[in-house]
Amino acid sequence: MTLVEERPEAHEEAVETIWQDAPGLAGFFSSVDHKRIGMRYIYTAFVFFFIAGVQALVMRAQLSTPDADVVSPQVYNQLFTMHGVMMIFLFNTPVLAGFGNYIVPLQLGTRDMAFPRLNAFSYWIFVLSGLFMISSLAIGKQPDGGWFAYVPLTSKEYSPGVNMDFWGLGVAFAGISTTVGAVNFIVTTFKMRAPGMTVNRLPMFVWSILSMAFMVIFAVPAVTVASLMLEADRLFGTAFFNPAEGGSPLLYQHLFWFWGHPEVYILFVPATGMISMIIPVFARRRLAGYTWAAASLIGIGFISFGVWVHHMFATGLPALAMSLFSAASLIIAIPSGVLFFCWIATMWRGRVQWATPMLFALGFMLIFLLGGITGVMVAVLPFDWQVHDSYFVVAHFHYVLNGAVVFPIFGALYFWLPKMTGRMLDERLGKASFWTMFVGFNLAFFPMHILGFLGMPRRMYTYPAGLGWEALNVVISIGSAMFGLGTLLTVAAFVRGRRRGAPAGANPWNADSLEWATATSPPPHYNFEAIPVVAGRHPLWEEEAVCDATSGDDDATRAYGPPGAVARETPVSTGLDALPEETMTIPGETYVPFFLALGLGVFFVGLLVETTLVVVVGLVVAAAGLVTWGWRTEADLR
Ligand code: HEM
Ligand SMILES: [Cu+2]
Repeated sequence: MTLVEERPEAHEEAVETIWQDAPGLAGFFSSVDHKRIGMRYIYTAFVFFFIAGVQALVMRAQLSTPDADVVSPQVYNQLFTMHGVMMIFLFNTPVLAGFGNYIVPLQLGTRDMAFPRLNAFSYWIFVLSGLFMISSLAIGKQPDGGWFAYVPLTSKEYSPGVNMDFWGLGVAFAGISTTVGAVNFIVTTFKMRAPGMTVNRLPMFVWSILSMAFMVIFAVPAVTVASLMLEADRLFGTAFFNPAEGGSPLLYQHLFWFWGHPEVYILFVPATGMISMIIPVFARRRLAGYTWAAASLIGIGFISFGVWVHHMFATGLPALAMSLFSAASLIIAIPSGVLFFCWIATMWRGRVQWATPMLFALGFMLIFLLGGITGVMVAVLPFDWQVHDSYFVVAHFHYVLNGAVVFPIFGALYFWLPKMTGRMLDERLGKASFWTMFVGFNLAFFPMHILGFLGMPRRMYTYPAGLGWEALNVVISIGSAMFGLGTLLTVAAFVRGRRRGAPAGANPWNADSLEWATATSPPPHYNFEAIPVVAGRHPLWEEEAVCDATSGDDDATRAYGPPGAVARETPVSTGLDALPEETMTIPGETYVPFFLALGLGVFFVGLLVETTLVVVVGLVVAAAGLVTWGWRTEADLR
């Protein structure tokens, strides 16, 4: 492989046309471009975020005064259940996948994901499963058994009607998307790296997505099985969870939390990956303790599978077993602490610039510190028994899920949207948004700790006056509204940025990783005309500048240079050292992933309405989709 200074300009137009999606709706349904898919993931997830946010504000309106009558108890049950379900399944999980989709191939220096069609498929499953679940809102029959849907409450006997079926079927449906997405991230990370991007040079965000993807692969099957067994009980009268016929409700809890706890880290780990990209850029300093930080991300992935029983401390399991899980839950604080020290050490000697992404990073650190401490507290058995099912727990998990995941996501919007849209977001509105969110957040969620100690149970639609809870509840509701307003200010910063934001240029933050090495913002369809050659952990900060690879005449390197972009090809590398291995053709537009997802959607709707014909139609469409997808012609094989 040789290096060149100048790149041949001749092919420019040819390249553009070969990568261009069909215009309009046709391109919308058939695109396999990871950047389009990534953006769509982010936009779609934010729609769900705002719906779930409005639901939260309705709950807070109901709870702001004693004996309020804003919603009925039945509706309150639906609100907290769907708010939790949407935030976790339809906002946090997919929005992180969206960032992963957009950013990971760019950071690795490649032209797309390893399986572009699978990528489109996982997006369509996400949207359709989201529509599936949210249609329950449209018909006024949202799930109402809590976001973890414990049996026996959610059995047919105590939850008749379709409400909980939207949950059971929707969760299994959505799980397909997360799982295939994870496979795609893992293969992309190992096989699609630019020359020089050895494993010990992977950007932290890639490490975090890799750790997340492995957790997904091992955790999601458990919740899929739990929800499908629940549905089997509900629809077909099996008795997996019915003790009267030898089933076990505890089994349900084990299956659910075997996914449920790792899920917290499935969300948290990519968020720390974002923070680990943002802090070095604004501290103008390499990340301190890179190896320790990467090892911590992987370590968290492993330990997260050994702690699920801390959600079941009140179920009367044997004391020895519970002590082990308590200990494991304490130990997981160690890798999180290591990450924390890496960030502090990076900022310590750096000259920190307080741009909006960095403000969100700082806010995240403060909030996560408290969320982590209360996490350690509830990992201790006697303490947990005191605060179980109280507002203390609601405070704790919002500090983690809303604070330690949503703040990094907002920081990432300000950091990466300029690359994705070509325009800077409005900094003044951005800072206003941060402060409103930060103050609102703490007003909303800090008092919940105290309410928990005062005995206010979670999932209560109202409370009588005179218990000493009134003042705090007013503060919480005001804080919640303020937080909501803060998020809208970010929407304003985005809209203003798109209209008259400064052009971003290729690398507005003077950042280090390869997504900023693309010629323009947004990057061209093919990402890199020539694949970059990487000489260090922070390619754009190394003394040796990033340079362009040139195509060789063998199968392994022919896509390195501009000819690869013209042929819609990208190189495939060896797993650890990123040496050239072979060349992959990036598939063109196709409707097949959409139809396969649609078929599966019809299948789940059929189960929901318990109509065999619809089930069969769905299966036929899905099978046709699968066969078309797998069909190889002579031309393909050549
Ligand atoms: C505007 C910000 C938010 C507010 C004001 C808010 C408020 C609330 C309220 C009032 C409840 C019901 C508490 C109860 O009755 O027990 C709740 C539950 C919940 N929230 Fe949030 N929340 C917000 C953001 C989030 C985010 C970002 C997430 C996660 C990503 C989240 C996840 C949950 C979960 C999992 C539940 C538990 C649902 C259940 O008990 O089944 N929330 N939230
Ligand atoms: Cu947990």
